[in-house]
Amino acid sequence: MSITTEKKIQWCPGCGNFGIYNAFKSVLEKNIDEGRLKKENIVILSGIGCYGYITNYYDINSFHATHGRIPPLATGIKLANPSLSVIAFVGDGDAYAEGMSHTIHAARRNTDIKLIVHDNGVYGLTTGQFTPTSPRGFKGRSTPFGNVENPINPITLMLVARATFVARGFCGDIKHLEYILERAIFHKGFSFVDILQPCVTFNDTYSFYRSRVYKLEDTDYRTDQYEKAILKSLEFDDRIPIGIFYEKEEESFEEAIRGTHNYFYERQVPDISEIVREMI
Ligand SMILES: Cc1ncc(C[n+]2csc(CCOP(=O)(O)OP(=O)(O)O)c2C)c(N)n1
Ligand code: SF4
Ligand SMILES: [Mg+2]
Repeated sequence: MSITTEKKIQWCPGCGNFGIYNAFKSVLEKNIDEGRLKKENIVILSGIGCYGYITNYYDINSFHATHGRIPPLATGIKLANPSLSVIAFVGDGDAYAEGMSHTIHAARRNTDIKLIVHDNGVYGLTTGQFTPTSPRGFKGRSTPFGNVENPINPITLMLVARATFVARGFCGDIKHLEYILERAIFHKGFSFVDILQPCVTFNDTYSFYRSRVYKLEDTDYRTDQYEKAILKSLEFDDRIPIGIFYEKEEESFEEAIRGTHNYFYERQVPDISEIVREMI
């Protein structure tokens, strides 16, 4: 079954978003065809940015919402209907600048949503300003003399925030990205995938990443060792690991809420005013 729309794709030719688009399309089509996912039970979201167009290109229930505010919206959808697979696309500007606190709180709550970050190290849509993952020295529209700020390390950050699935992909390796996205989608709890995504117009990092990335799966690395995952996440220089850094199954936010607030869930069509009156 094809899950794509007829809409003309508007990204620049060669944009790294194409790799993410193709990998996600393959994963969804395969799992829908093989009966592991139901199309009607999937909701995808995106915020404002070049990457945000992605929801237009899939024929899936979708929200194109506010820049920086995707995790709360995704959380609300999952809380209201826990049977849905809620998959959120976000940009690096979106997730790590304006929306940074939402990203951290969704991770620490173990909200059962999937956060897929198109990390191109730049504000693409607004034409090339630096983001929290732009390297020092990056020259762009707002940093003509070079960025003087230290970049964040999203993998370390998410591990410390207690995300229960933490991975890094590279859009130049679509097969490997498919493997990561599939594992992320079927993980119960908060899945975080940072995808190295060159922006050929404002931050072309293809050759930089191609010469450095290597797969954790090709080494004897294990994904169940928290402290070692933190140490591994610090490696980002001549060699850049891609793959799953850490995965662990724990009670999700929605399960915890259901456990403590079952009172609300038992009512099929809750009359909120009646419930509030009873509580006070
Ligand atoms: C609430 C809000 N804040 C800021 C903006 C302006 N804005 C639009 S796109 C964008 C940057 C997008 O960068 P990123 O999230 O990295 O996505 P990319 O364009 O690189 O894919 C910003 C700051 C906005 N539209 N809404
Ligand atoms: S500006 Fe960059 S991120 Fe945006 S579509 Fe073009 S190449 Fe892609
Ligand atoms: Mg960006």
